[in-house]
Amino acid sequence: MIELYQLRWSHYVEKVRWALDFKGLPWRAIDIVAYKKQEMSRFPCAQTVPLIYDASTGVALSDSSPILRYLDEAYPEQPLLPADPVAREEAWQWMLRLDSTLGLHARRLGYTQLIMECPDALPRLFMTQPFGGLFARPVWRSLAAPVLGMMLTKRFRFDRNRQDRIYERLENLLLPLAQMLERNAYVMGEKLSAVDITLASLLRPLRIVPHFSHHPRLQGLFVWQQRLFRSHGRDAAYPYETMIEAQRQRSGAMRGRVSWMETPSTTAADAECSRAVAANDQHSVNGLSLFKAWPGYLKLRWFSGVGKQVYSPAPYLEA
Ligand SMILES: N[C@@H](CCC(=O)N[C@@H](CS)C(=O)NCC(=O)O)C(=O)O
Repeated sequence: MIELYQLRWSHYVEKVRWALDFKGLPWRAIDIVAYKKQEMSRFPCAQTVPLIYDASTGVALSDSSPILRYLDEAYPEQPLLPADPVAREEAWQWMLRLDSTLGLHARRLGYTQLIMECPDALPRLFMTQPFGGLFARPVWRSLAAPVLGMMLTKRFRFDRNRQDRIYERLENLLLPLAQMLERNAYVMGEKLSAVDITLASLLRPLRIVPHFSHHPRLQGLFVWQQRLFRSHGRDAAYPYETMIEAQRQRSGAMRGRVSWMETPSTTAADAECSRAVAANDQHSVNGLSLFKAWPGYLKLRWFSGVGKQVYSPAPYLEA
């Protein structure tokens, strides 16, 4: 039995759940409390989720792509990576690149969208366990939401989305991928690989970011993702998707107009460098830095430069 330490809604965790299911391995999930992580502190590896502990080999490992590679090496049935060494390295580089770009940027913009439109969703994700779930209940969660919003803004620098050109860089990454997947069923080769699992999983937060979910030239990419989710029994919608959807239906509006974007974008594409490990973008937060985060949080919530537009469901959902 493999133990998977998780935050349920994490797109990096979904990569590993999908790989475990694809390989038909027995596993069980252990939900962690994000700001303590006591459940996994006994393991001598980076304290991020996903983290697995394989009782049959004694291996404890974090970081989704190394976990997928470990699973493929330890359990070669239903391979996730190509056997040919050159193709294998190419797949590995794809995975690290997607982890270091799409995974980080989509997380940033997904949380940003929740803060702008539906901050009450944050306590419902992060605070279901402490104090018997008190802060996930109505009224209490309206008190907890700004504190969590500030914490996350500080940790992931959402207030710098514009300066860091996150929307532009993601668009540059996704447009060619969308074009490629109009011609091919998979990113590499003729069957599902760890690269497809990585791309489809890490794309999920962008389903709540209208600039991407409603982008006319990205519909094919979301249709591709939807097809994979259906044929591999992945969740149709995560709780944060359902929560923001309900909020949009109530208000009839969504925040989708990125005022500073140029069409076509003139931002240069990120350089494609060869990597040994995936990058991450977490910054530490302490009491003082949290206190200093409130102007950034308020700006993000009310004056982010991402304007309101009339709510409509994403076109790919009707495809
Ligand atoms: N490159 C890592 C990224 C893992 C990561 O950043 N996980 C987040 C959840 S999405 C985490 O552990 N967050 C806890 C924290 O920020 O302390 C991977 O592929 O697993």
